[in-house]
Amino acid sequence: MYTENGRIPAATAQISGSKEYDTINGKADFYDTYGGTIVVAEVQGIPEGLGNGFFGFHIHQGGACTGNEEDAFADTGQHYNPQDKPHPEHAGDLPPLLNNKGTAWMVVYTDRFYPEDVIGKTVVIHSKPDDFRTQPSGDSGKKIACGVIKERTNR
Ligand SMILES: [Cu+2]
Repeated sequence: MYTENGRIPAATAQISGSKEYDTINGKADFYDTYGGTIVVAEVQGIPEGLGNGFFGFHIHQGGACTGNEEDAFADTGQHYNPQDKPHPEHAGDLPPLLNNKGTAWMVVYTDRFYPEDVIGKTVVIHSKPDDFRTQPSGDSGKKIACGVIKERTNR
């Protein structure tokens, strides 16, 4: 497991797939870093049928991985966007995940938020790549996996 200079992440989200994509599991760690956050995402069990492509990955403002028949994670709401900017300038916009036969691993630095800003919000994985143009969320398709971002208290 990757650790940022041996430190423990300030926040973590355990990621699970929706009922339709229940093999997906993983986590996202948020490390407090000078000027922002290092996000480390590890995801396994992405079903073969979805292909070895890119999957939209964002922080959404809602605080629960619940939804309805049509949208399993509808309650995650819109992208985390405290400054009311267009996509892909939302604070919660991140690079898509790259799927490698079911596994994705990514590390990215962002200065758009600190870990404490996103505690209680959600990370969402989508079925399609983010096109970084279409409003409001990059035409990234269905929400296939989700995790609530929780503070790590054992620091
Ligand atoms: Cu999203």
